[in-house]
Amino acid sequence: MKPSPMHQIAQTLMGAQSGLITCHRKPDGDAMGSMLGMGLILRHLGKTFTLYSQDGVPKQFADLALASEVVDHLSEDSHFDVTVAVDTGDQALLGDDVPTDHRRGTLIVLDHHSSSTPFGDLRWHDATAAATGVLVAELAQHMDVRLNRDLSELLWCALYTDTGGFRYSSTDARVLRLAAKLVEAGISPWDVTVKLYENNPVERMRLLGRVLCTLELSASGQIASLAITQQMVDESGADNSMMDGFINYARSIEGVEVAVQVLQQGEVCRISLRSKGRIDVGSLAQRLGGGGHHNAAGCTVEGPPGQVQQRILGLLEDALRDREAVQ
Ligand SMILES: [Mn+2]
Repeated sequence: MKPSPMHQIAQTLMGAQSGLITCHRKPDGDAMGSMLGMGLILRHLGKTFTLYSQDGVPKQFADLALASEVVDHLSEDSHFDVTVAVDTGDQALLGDDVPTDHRRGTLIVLDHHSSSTPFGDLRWHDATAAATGVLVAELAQHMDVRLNRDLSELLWCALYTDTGGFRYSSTDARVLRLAAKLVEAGISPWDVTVKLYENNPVERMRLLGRVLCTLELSASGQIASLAITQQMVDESGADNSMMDGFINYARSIEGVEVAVQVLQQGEVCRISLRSKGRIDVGSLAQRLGGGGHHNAAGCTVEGPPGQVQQRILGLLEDALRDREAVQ
């Protein structure tokens, strides 16, 4: 029988001396929790490791274990026995300094994105996992690495954020069983909540106020959109790390099936899509060169925000109409 990817990854990590651990650009809680969690696992195994995130550590994750050791740059002569990329569905989402040649060693990928472009030498992809943190936890247990308090807190961060606080449809018995284990390991859910959600910079709230004023509903009332221009961000004194979750306010409206957020970034717009479940926004984003999950996806589209917004709304209206036609 062919060894499982998890087993092969464990063997490779055991045989390595030095590791690079990294995640996708603009890291979320799952990317950060999984990356730092892999760091604790390698530390437990006595390996040397480097944690690299080109966009650094978002403020809300700055108090997590190992967060202060994350670097945002790798020197050109750095080399590793293994490189571990977590929560990354496409190699293009990795930071620019991740070595592409032999200097990276064996490239290991742990991921759960349903739409993804396979890459790496050893890939453990499980789209049924609620978070990459679930895979990191299962790897730790397979390698007899104890889920101590620090590791448990990182994994909780991964699980909690990727399931929207155990609310999304990805919330299954597997993730809840693991969550129970993390609580048994001594974490305090409220303490993590305070770290993650009760430390908002006031600039974020000022920006949120302005962004909510841009709310538009489609004629059918099923699509809600928000727009964030560079001017709004600048005038609020905020930065691009402070708008996480804004789109959920648009999706939360009664009757809305899909929420769209258009974020101006220079000449292009970063599009975020969130579905309540009837529309697969992952495949829509994929058609536009992006990716993601059934209910949460994103892509980048060229053009000014207003024009981009109209184009995306048109595509979504079509998707909703097609959906209604088959029902
Ligand atoms: Mn994830």
